[in-house]
Amino acid sequence: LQACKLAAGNWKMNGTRADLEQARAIAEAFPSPKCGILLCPPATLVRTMADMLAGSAVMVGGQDCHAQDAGAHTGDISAAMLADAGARQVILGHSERRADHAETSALVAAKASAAHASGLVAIICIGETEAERDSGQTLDVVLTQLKDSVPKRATSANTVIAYEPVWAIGTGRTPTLEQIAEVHDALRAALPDAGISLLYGGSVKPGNAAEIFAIANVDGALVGGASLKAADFGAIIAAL
Ligand code: G2H
Repeated sequence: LQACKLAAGNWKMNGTRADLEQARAIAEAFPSPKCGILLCPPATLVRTMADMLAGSAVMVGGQDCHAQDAGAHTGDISAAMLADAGARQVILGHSERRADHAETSALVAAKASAAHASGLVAIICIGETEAERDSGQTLDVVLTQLKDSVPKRATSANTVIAYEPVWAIGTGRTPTLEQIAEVHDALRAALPDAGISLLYGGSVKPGNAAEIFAIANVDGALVGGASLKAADFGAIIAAL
C-alpha cells in the first residue's frame, strides 16, 4: 500500500477549452493535497491545461502515445511530444484502445518503454472481459496482461498499473470489494517492483470511492466519467 495514493482522471474523448474550468476548480479546491492528483484530457488540451495548472498540485497526462519518437505515423503522438507539451504521465493500453485500435500487450509494453525513455510515468491498464470473468479466467487474463504489457525493468518511479475490469467501465457496475481485493492481491504478488502503485478503475464515483480506497493493495483510482465534473472528481479525491 502506497503512502501517497493517486486519483487519476481520464477524460477520454471529452473536453474542449471551456471544460478547462473543471480542471482549474480542482486545482483551487486542493492546493496542497495529501494524495496525487492527475488529469488526462484529450491531447488537444494537454498543453493548455499544463500551462494553466503550472505551479498547482494537479499533474497533467496523456491518454496514449506511439511507440516511436517521431516519423511517418499520421495522427499519432509520441511520448516525447506529450512530455514537451507538459505531460508527466500517460495512460497506456486502456481497454478502449485495445478494443478500438487492436492494441496488443506487446505494443503496450513498447509504448511504455517509449514513455519511460521520455521521462513519463506509464499508467498501464489491464482487465478482463465479462466473458473471461464468467468462465473463471480473470486471474489468468490479468496476470498474463501484466507480464506482457509491463516492461521488465519497470519501477515504482516510472510505472503505475490500473486494473479495470472491462465490464465495469462506464457501465455503472462495479465488482464487489472482494473481487477487487482478489485481483489486486494477485497483481501485487506478481509486480516486477512491489512498490508499483495499483489503481482500480471502472465506474468509480463519489458514492463508492471510499470503500474501494479502503481495500488493501488499492493505491488509488483511474476515473472516467466522474472525472469530468470538478464536484464529482473533488469528492473522489477527498475520499482518498
Ligand atoms: C474506466 C474508467 C476510466 P469510467 O475506463 O479509465 O472509466 O470511470 O467511466 O468507468
